[in-house]
Amino acid sequence: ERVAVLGLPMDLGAGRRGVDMGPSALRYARLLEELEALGLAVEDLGDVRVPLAETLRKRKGPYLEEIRQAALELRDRLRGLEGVFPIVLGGDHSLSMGSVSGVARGRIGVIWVDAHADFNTPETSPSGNIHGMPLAVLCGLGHPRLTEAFQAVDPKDVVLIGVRSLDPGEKRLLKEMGVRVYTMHEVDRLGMARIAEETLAYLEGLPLHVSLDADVLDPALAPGVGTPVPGGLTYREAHLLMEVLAHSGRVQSLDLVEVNPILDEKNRTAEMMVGLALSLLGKRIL
Ligand code: DIR
Ligand code: MN
Ligand code: MN
Ligand code: MN
Repeated sequence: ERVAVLGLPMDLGAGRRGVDMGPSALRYARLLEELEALGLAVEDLGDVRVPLAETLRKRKGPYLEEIRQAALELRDRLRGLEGVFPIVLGGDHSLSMGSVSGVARGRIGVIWVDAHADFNTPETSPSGNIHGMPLAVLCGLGHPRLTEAFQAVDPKDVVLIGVRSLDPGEKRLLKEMGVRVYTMHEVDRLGMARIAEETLAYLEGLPLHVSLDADVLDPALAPGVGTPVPGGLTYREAHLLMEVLAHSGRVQSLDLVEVNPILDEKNRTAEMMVGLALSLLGKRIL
């Protein structure tokens, strides 16, 4: 199997600086070398160009047009790929507007693994940060400049896993749109094995995209994130999810996002994310 790695060093959608260094941190954590050691043919396509916040005249976000442009470039780069498994390195989660719309060739199932739902609109968002909105945009909700470019999935084809921080308007929208949500409550009650199997059954027959936000992990394991929330996935819960999804053979693309090396301890968060990518791409214990 062939894998293509593409970075998007953007922090314009986040409330704190530093996730623009995520692609470097993930490469430094030996993503490419470890994928090759699995026997995969890996090509690094470099980074999509994103303006630095310092070069933009306005000093405060939400930088909607700049984020739109970067996500459009990502979308179009991915549309040009054929017969490879793309791994997109972030960067803040707003890039997933571009990754999901870029990999969707018709109907697609999206597995969004995140402490948050990223299902805000400009009306419901308390922060105004665009990285809290990409899943809503993909489902057709939000700013028209974004939805017209990136709407790509049916909300019924989305599964959220690991959620534990929702804004009030976001909760309402998730229910209205019929998004399937496995919060940490369900992770505790049902266990990750059952959640992974249910997710595969629910999205039966669809090619799958996994969007992995580093903040889904417990902050004790992955402190290098801008919006840590206590009570996250354990090491084994996260790996088990990736292993079961890998076993299905249906995952066709992956985002690794929200890694913030300046908030990290050494490079632990990127190393965790690289390990999870390896499990998703077929690394087995035995
Ligand atoms: C919050 C935080 N719900 C917001 N979202 C984050 O700003 O909309 N998403 N951090 O990753
Ligand atoms: Mn997110
Ligand atoms: Mn998050
Ligand atoms: Mn976040």
